Amino acid sequence: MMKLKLNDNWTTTNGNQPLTDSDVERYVSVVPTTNQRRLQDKPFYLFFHFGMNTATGREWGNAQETVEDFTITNINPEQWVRVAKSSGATGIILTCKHHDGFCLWDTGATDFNVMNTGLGRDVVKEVSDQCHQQGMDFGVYLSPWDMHEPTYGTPHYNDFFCRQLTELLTNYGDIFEVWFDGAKGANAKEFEYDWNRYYKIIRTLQPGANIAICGPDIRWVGNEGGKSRKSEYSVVPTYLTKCETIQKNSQHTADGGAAMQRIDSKDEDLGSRKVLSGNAYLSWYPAEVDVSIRKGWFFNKKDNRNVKSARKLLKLYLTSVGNNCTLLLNVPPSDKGVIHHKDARALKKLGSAVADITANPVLVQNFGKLGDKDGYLEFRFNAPKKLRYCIIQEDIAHSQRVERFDLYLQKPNGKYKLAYRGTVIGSRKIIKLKGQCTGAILVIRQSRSIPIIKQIGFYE
Ligand code: FUL
Repeated sequence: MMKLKLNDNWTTTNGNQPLTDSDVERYVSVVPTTNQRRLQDKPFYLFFHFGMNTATGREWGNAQETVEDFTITNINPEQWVRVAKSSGATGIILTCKHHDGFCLWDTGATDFNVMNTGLGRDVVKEVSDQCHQQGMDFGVYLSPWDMHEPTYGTPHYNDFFCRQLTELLTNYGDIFEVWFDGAKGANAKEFEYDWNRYYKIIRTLQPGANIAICGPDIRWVGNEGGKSRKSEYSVVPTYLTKCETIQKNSQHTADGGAAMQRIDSKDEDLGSRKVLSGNAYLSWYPAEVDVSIRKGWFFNKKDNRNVKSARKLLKLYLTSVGNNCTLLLNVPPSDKGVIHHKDARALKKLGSAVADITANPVLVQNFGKLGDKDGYLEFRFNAPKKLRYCIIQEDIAHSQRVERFDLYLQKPNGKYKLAYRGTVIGSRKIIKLKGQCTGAILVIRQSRSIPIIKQIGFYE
C-alpha cells in the first residue's frame, strides 16, 4: 500500500521543472482546428483496402496490370458499410487509387479505371452513397505514388493528380479525411509532389476535411502494427508535419514486415518539455493509428485464419482511442465483393465491447479550469463498485496540459491504492481498472498550466 502524496501536485512542484511564462504561453497556445477537434470527437473509423490487388492477391501492384486483371464481377457496398457501422466506427476511408494506379471511380483522367472492367460500376460512388445513407462519414485514400501512370516523374503528373483529386472531392459528397500515403517503391522515379497545390484544392473543395499523413492535420503514428507511444502528444514540433520527413519514414517495399511494426526509440519522445523547448515552431498534430484486421492490407484468403479477434481489436481500441490517438482500422472487402464473415463477426463483437465500456456509468462529472488549489480531485461512490474503466478527457480547445498524473482507488477497507500512473491525457485517456472500490482520487502531478478537464467518468 502506497502513502498518498496529495501535496505533491502540479500547483506546488510542477514536477520540479517549472516553465517560464513565455514557455507556458507558447505551449498552451497550440490548439486544434475545428476539423481536428471534430475528428478527435469521433476517433474511430475504418479503412477499406480494395482494388486491383484484391483481384490479383497482391499487396502492391507490379506496374504491369491491365483492366482485364480486375476480375471481380460483383460487390455489395451496402454490406460493407453496414458491417463497418456495427463495429462502432463512424467513418470509412476507401482506397480510391492505390500505388498500382487503378482507379475505383469513373475518372476522366485515365482509362485505367473500374468502368472499363467487367464490374463497370463506380465503386467510390456506391460506397460514398452508402456511407451517406447509413450515416457514416466518407473519406478518400489517393496514393500520390502511381506506378502505372506514364506521366509519373514528369511535371504533368501534378496536373494529373490534381485532376483526380478534384474529381473525388467534387462528385462524392462531403469528405471527412483525405489520406496521402508516404509510401513509394525503393526504385520508383524521383518526383517532387506539389503538396501545396494539393492542399489548396482540398481546402477549397472540402473545407471540412482533415489531411492525414502527408498532410498538416493528422500525424501517422509511425508504424502499422497498431502501437502508440507511452506519451502520445498532440503538440509537437512543426517539422514533423513536413512531407519530406514523413516520406522518409514511410514504407519502401510491399511488405514492410517487422520494420513497420516497431517504433524507433529515437522517435519515442515527440513532445515533452525538452523537445518543445528546442523547437521554435510547434503544431497541433494528433496521431492516428492505422492497423489491419488481417496480416495484409488487401484481402487474401490465405489470411482467413489470421483475422484478429474482437478481444485483440478491443485492446487496439484502448491503446489508440484510449491513448490520445484516433484509430483507423483496416477491413479489406474480399474478391467476392463482400466483407468476409470472420471479419464481420469480429467487428460486430468489437462494436458491443466498445459500447460496453461506457454502458454502466457509476459517476460522470464535468469540470473546466481547475482552481489553484485543485491539485487533486476526489470522487466518492455511494456503495462499493466493481469499476472496469475510467475515462479522463482534457478540454483540448485549450491545448493539452497534463503531463503526469496518478489515479488512486479507495478500497472497501478505506485504504488507497495506486491504480494507474499516467502521463499525457489529451483528448481521451481510457484506463482499465479492476477490483472493488468506494472512491477515487486523481492527482495531477505535472501540468503545463492550470489543468482544464472536460470530463472524468467511472464505469462498472
Ligand atoms: C502503406 C502502403 O504501402 C500500404 O499498402 C497500405 O496502403 C498502408 C496503409 O500504407 O504505406
